[in-house]
Amino acid sequence: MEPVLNEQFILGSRVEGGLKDVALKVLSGARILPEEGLLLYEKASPGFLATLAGHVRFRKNGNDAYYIRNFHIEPTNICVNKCRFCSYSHHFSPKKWDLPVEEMLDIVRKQDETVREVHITGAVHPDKDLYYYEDLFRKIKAIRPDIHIKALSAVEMEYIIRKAKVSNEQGLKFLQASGLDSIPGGGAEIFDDKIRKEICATKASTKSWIEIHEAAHRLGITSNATMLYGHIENYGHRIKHMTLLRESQDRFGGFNAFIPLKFKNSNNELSGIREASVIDDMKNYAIARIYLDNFPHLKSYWPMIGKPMAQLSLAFGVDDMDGTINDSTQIYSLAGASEQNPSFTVSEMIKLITAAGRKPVERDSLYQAIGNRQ
Ligand code: V47
Ligand code: SF4
Repeated sequence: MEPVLNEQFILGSRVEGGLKDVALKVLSGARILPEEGLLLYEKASPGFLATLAGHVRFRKNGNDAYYIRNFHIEPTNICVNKCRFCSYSHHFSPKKWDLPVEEMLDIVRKQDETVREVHITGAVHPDKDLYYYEDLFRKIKAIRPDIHIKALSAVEMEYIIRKAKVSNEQGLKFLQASGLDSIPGGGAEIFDDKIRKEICATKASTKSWIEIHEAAHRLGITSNATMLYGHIENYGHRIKHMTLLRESQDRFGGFNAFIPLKFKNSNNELSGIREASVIDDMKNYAIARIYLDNFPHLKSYWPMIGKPMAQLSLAFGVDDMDGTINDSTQIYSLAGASEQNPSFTVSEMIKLITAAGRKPVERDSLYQAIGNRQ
């Protein structure tokens, strides 16, 4: 059902004038300004944001809520960087691994034929290079030519491309030829030099992250974008982050989904910081949906926030639940997420989406509906 939102409804509501103006702007399909985004963070109630984001979500995706049959491979957690929020790398995790290629191929062989996407991301291992991943992608495609390879965050990309002394275009083309289909959204954190210096001083800069994604978009490789929130940043930083993404999307249009990632505080150097509240999580989804008017999809990542919160996020602008995952990621369980062995069956996913009043739609990696099968 379409959210009840029209000019009269807004004008008759009790919200303050500034917020009414923003709502009328959103209703007319106009883009809101950074200061208006900030006003939403500072003044808008969760109910107001849910209604407005629901309107935008409906305009873009109707009542559909997407999911995909996917799994992750995390090749290694040995990392040249030491990001202070990270519980996954060998610096803070009780486990240390560097999977042999054969072991990763066995993970691929184990998947049933309905699984359509592998998400490959890990740490920035000092010994891995462009040729290592080229070989891995080729071997995966030899086993499953139909599988979509979404791999290597811009941070991992930057390291191996720089090491190979080639341009971003050359490096990406080389990987594309070996089977890379799209790029995940990791490594973005917060696009602000001062914050990056505090939380992830040595990893790829804002500029490099955006350059790699834009080079990919020019080659027809689509990607996602994340934002790590709820640590030392403020609302202004979040707006700046989304403004840079919105501008980039205006240039090349290659982003599929925006994925807010809630900072989890177990077992890392920022453990003293209290995690964001559920209200802040939901407001953040809604504002992202309203602000990023040129992003087709907004994803809530359930291994991070848990299934009940992901279900709730469907009322705050989210249209994408990521996928089944099949207990194949440890990034969030190591950071203290409630989902210690993240796995979703398709029937459970369908039930959860339906109970939220939305239509479950199985998708491929490029958001084409593929018809529901149980
Ligand atoms: O860049 C690391 C984040 C990201 C913590 O593209 C943390 O579909 C919270 O990018 N608390 C990697 N977050 C994961 C990622 C991703 C996830 C799901 C889907 C997609 C996609 C991409 O995980 C890192 C960092 O921002 N992260 N540690 C932590 N303690
Ligand atoms: Fe390494 Fe990524 Fe963890 Fe940073 S967030 S330490 S780059 S694995």
